[in-house]
Amino acid sequence: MASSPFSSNIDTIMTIERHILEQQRFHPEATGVLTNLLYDIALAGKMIASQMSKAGLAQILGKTGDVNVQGEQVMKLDKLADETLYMLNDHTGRLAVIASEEHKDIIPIPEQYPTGKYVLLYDPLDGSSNIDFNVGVGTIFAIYSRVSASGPGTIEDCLQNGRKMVAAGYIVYGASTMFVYTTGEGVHGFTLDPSIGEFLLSHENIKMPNIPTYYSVNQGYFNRWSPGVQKFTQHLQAITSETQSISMRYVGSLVVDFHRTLLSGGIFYYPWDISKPEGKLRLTYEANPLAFIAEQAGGAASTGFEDILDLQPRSLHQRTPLFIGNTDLVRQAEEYIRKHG
Ligand code: P6P
Repeated sequence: MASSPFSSNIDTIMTIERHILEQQRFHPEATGVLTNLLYDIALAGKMIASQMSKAGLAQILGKTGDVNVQGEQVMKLDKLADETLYMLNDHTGRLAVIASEEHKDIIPIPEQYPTGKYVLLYDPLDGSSNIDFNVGVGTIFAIYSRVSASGPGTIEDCLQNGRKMVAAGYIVYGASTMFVYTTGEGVHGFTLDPSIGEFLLSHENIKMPNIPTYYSVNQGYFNRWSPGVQKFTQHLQAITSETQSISMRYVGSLVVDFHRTLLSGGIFYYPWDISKPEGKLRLTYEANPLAFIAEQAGGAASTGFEDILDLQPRSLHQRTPLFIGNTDLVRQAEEYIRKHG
């Protein structure tokens, strides 16, 4: 390869745009639309991160006074993140339809704009009940190719089996802002450099470490769990030996708890319980995208009975139990549930 006539190391700086373009080479049929869609989402992440950093000063902490389709208080930043993602995507001609955790029904593309070949589902700001305590939160997204022929997208476009996903990712707003995504060619992480306003490659081809470091679950619900989940948790607590010990970490913000599991190894789980027979987390825009990432990083994601990505979604805001992390731990959880219910 010809040596560069320039002395700087600019060509080694991998921005998210350059990385997505290089990923595109794996897909000869690619037309660049997915690349631009991922870039639009990254831009939304930068804008949300910017608002997040001054939330306490800009009177955008706290609640809007609205209650969303989930029956949860809408935080001002929830609404802002939702609007930011929508405004950056409604006019581009890349999408057939949008679905958001904050909206009961699918969000059609305004008729004055063209529709495109992709479908975007997102949770604009997951964990937002933690925002006022300065705890990390995140945006989660899933992208599919439309299955409807043309014109306005449909609910069927949004209720596709998880293995049809063409891309998935999340943006975690924590000590730093990171954009983590997969298009099926591994998992790659980018850290926002606020001084230049760019996401730069910081974690290439992330693989979940085989030795687990943490397990992550809200143990406050222990008495509501099934015997199998209780016994699995006690098994994890008993993993102390010369060679291995596993600590418990639980933030209560799905993206943060998953991000730590992805980088450190271990398992996060939000099981069903007597008060939440379907679990709490949403399938289409939380469990499915994180399951795609987990599998691409060498891990697994299960309901406790079957792989998340094998589920056929029935409704937009459908809940699911979730066990996600190291494959052997996920399979152990399934075994305890199989044996003890
Ligand atoms: P709990 C946040 O409200 C959230 O939806 C996820 O981000 C998080 O994993 C879960 O709920 C925490 O729920 O019942 O432990 O407070």
